[in-house]
Amino acid sequence: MGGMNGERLVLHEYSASGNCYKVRLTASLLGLNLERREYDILKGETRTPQFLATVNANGRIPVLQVGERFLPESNAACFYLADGSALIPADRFERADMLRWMGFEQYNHEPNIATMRFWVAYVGEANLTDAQRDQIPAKRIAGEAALRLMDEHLGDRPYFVGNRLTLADIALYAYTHVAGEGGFRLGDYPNVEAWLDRVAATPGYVAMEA
Ligand SMILES: N[C@@H](CCC(=O)N[C@@H](CS)C(=O)NCC(=O)O)C(=O)O
Repeated sequence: MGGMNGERLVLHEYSASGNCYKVRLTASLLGLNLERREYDILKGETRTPQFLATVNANGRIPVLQVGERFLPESNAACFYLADGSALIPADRFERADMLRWMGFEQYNHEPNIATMRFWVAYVGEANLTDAQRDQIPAKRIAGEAALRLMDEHLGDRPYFVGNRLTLADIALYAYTHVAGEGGFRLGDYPNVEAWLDRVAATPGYVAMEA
């Protein structure tokens, strides 16, 4: 069981997390098996001294364990699994362009769309701190801007980079397809909706478990 070199692959995760889903989706599209270890982030299980000392000093999941080594950050984990596969373009410019969209996902998309989903659907608006509640309008505007940019980009191409599915699509798919849970209206972005259907129709696709 595990990766191409026979090493043991363990995903340290919280199943409802889109960041963790990216890694599961990548593995599934590649036909790789992952062992899974669940942590309840709502109970602070990624903040224990043992987790910080052994799994991720940054106190977050996902973390991909490869043998005895630990690789935090969803996009790094996806890159490790997909290295050498068709999910990473062979063309040098396209490979860098893929990283561009994965950077966009982490800076412009996830902090707004994923955070809104977490606050609204998991923490509950009534349980937010005043500081968090104050950030909602700005996160909503920034999330809409990210979706608009994606919709424009997908206006004349099937996937984010080149003509095939890459890690850029996987990274962006994870929280976009559940953006409605954070109050975003995906119906306003028809090119994004068509792309979501395209990704979901990929052989080896696995649905999120949340
Ligand atoms: N940039 C990181 C973000 C990881 C992250 O924010 N993980 C969240 C769940 S999606 C987490 O572990 N939260 C628990 C905590 O911060 O205590 C990645 O892409 O993996």
